[in-house]
Order: sequence, then structure tokens, then C-alpha cells
Amino acid sequence: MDAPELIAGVRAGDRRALARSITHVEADTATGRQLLAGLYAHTGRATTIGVTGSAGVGKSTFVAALAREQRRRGRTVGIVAVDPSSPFSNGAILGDRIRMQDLTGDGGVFMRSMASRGNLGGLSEMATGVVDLMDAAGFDVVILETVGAGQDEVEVATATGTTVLVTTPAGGDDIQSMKAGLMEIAQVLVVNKADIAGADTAVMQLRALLAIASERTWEPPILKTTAREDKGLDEVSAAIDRHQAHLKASAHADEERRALAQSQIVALARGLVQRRALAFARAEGILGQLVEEVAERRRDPRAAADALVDAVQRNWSRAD
Ligand SMILES: Nc1nc2c(ncn2[C@@H]2O[C@H](COP(=O)(O)OP(=O)(O)O)[C@@H](O)[C@H]2O)c(=O)[nH]1
Ligand SMILES: [Mg+2]
Repeated sequence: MDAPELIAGVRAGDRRALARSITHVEADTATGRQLLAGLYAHTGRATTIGVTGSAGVGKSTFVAALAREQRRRGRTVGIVAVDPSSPFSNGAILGDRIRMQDLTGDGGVFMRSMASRGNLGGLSEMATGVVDLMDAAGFDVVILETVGAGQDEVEVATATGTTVLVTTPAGGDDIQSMKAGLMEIAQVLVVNKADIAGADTAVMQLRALLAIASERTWEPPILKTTAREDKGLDEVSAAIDRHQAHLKASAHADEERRALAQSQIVALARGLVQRRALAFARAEGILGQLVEEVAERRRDPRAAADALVDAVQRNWSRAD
């Protein structure tokens, strides 16, 4: 199937076309880029939800429970799970597949797991591209699970309408040391594993952290869930719906959409510039030579970085 056929297939909700399109986007092929360009005008209809948090807090369990809750509300659900650390097998992360098993027999659910397979960066770009595909395919809700590890999450958060930050009672220290950035990108805060001791303390800690965060028009609710027992997801879904309504009704909706578009473009451009520049510097042996000079202290790292950027700039102004 070529790009126009895949685009038509995805728009018609054909699962096979969607699966093939995802493979193209994951591999960042020319067809994949054509698909995203052709389908972008047909995105923006789905409720997109980002679920982030440290490894082991129960994100996958939570996503499965949230998907079941959305199904109870009569909505179709697309799920994208990203885990750079998980073992990769047959196109799926084993643990996640097992956890999501009860959902795989449901025609209203489509799920795809992806691991980084060792490629530098680009994981969040791939994942947000897959969210766009599922959106264009007509799913009512698209959920993206990522591990809270820094810059990637901030980028992912700009690509989803509502970001849910999952923590646990056991993660007290975790919450304390949590980067303000991660708190600021989340619109719904969840203390999962509420069945173990300390959930109320964790809620209080989060509330204290929110109190010192910057001024905002949306007050993030703090909710408790026991994802493993499907508990608390009704409240989470209601909070997500409230946030989605807030997004649409906000006096600054246009402004926010522009700010979001800018963050997305800048994040993608940063990744592109970085990968192209490094690929050039490696291929031309420039990086290797600078490495030698810095390692032998014949040049300082800043001057080396300057020289690298100069060489890239000369090459780019000469080319095409
Ligand atoms: N006690 C308890 N354990 C949970 C709950 N939700 C998930 N877990 C467990 O936490 C572990 C990690 O879950 P997982 O969903 O893989 O976390 P992820 O790494 O954040 O995706 C698993 O053993 C789950 O069974 C919960 O609500 N209560
Ligand atoms: Mg997981």
C-alpha cells in the first residue's frame, strides 16, 4: 500500500492500514512522513491523554483501567505505550501486552507498544506521530504512556491535551524531588496504589507542591486510584473531561493552541538539527578529531563545540 492508500485506509478506520502506517512512522520512513503530513488536517478530534510518571508506579495498569473506564463510557480507545527500558519482542513490550490482554479482544480498543530499539532521541517524536495516526483513524480517546524521564515528557505533554502524572504513596521522596517542570505540565495528579499505606500523606505532599507552583487558570485535581482493582478511574475520567471542557472554553484557547504549536515545532526542529548536525560531524570525521583534541587538552570543550557548529553552518550554507 502506498501513502495515498494508507491515508484513505487510516481515515476509514481500517486496522490493517493503521498498523502499517504506525510501522512507517516508527521507522521514520519517507512514506511515514507523507502519512503524517497528509493526515494532520484530520487530527484534533480525539481526546488525547498523556500518562507519565516514574517506572513502576503502575502507569500501564492505570492505562488499562482508564481504557476500560472509557469503554464503559462508550468511547473507542487507542493506546500508545512507550518504554525505552522494556525488553522488546515481536513489536510489543511483553509486560505491557500481558497487562493489556483483557483489552485486546475488544474491537473498540487498538494498542501499540514501542521501545526505543537504541535509536538516539526521536522516541517522543515517533510516539506523538502515532498518536496523530490514531486520532486521524477516528478513536474517541488516545492514551499515550511514557516513562517520566525528563525532556521527552515535556515534549510529549505538548502533544497531548491532558497530561496525567502518576505517583504512589511509596514515592514520597520521589514526589519531593520531583522536578517542578513535571508538575507544571500535568493537569491531573494521581496517587496510584492507594491500597497501600501513606496515600493521604502523598496527596498532602502534592497539594503542598502545587501551592508553591506558579499561577494558573486550571487547578489540577489530586486523585487517588487503585488501578489494579479498577478503583478511582471514574473520578479520573471525570477530571479529564472537565479539563478538556476547560481547554475548549478557555478565554486563552487560541493563544494556548499557538503556544503549544510553537513548543511542538521547536522541539521537533531541535531534534532534527541535532541529529543532522551530528550525523554530518561524524561522517566528516570532525567530531572524532575534536574528541581527540579535547581528550588531550589541546582544545577546551566549548571551543570544540563552537568549531563543530561552525563547520556544520559552513556546510549547510554551501549545500542546496
Ligand atoms: N498495590 C498496588 N499495586 C499496583 C497497583 N497498580 C499497579 N500495581 C503494581 O505495580 C507494578 C508496576 O505496574 P506497571 O503498571 O507495570 O507500572 P509502570 O512501570 O508504571 O507501567 C505491578 O506489579 C502492578 O501490579 C495498585 O493500584 N496497587
Ligand atoms: Mg509501563
